[in-house]
Amino acid sequence: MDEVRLIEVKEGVFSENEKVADQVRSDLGDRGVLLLNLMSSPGAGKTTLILETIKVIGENLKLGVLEADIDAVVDAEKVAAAGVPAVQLRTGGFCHLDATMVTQGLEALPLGDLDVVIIENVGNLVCPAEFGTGAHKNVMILSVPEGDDKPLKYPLMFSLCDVVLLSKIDSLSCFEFDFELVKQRILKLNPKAEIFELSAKTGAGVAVWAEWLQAAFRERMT
Ligand SMILES: Nc1nc2c(ncn2[C@@H]2O[C@H](COP(=O)(O)OP(=O)(O)OP(=O)(O)O)[C@@H](O)[C@H]2O)c(=O)[nH]1
Ligand SMILES: [Mg+2]
Ligand SMILES: [Zn+2]
Repeated sequence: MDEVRLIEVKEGVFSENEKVADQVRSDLGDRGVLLLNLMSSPGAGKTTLILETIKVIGENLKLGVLEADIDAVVDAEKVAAAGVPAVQLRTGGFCHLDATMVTQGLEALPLGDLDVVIIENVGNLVCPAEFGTGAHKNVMILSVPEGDDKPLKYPLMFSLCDVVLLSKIDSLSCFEFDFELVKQRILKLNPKAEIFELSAKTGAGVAVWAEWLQAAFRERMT
């Protein structure tokens, strides 16, 4: 396993963020790389899903990962141990990534060798929704233990995501979670959202999600 690179990222100027994000999106598009921004609350299962996705995707897509956290390198180390290029972005207190931070991370990845870069954003359902990263697709996880009321409380996040992954479905017997109700709530905010159910622990549903990812790459880049 290569040593993980750790980059201390600095926040860009807020008003400039969308311009930088547009630049990132078009640059990566020109290079044939799909950029995906994965968001959720802390502990909803982003890293676990990335690791499961790496397994299921196998040789079908060449993945790279930008891990963002306020501190620590553990998530990037797990991804690197799975054989995928990973960079840890340390935000030093910021609870979201912006496009300037993403640019700094992308410079440390071997983009010429990659098809898809997954950004694991800082665990937070609030401001990651407000700061564009330059991603072509926004994806979020809502896990069963968090509750089915989250679309009511964090509407912006649910409004902007292309895909909502309802995760930890293996834990359903321990929690109250109404799938039909949560889907109605999501679709009311965002009628185009694609919604999948999965468990990164048992692997149930992960193949369907991985198929979506491959289709998103094919659609955008070929
Ligand atoms: N039962 C169950 N546990 C899961 C599932 N996915 C993740 N977990 C567990 O949830 C905990 C948090 O998972 P992570 O993947 O670290 O979550 P994260 O969103 O990356 O967390 P942060 O990076 O801290 O925001 C771990 O104990 C995982 O094993 C799942 O589908 N089912
Ligand atoms: Mg994580
Ligand atoms: Zn923030």
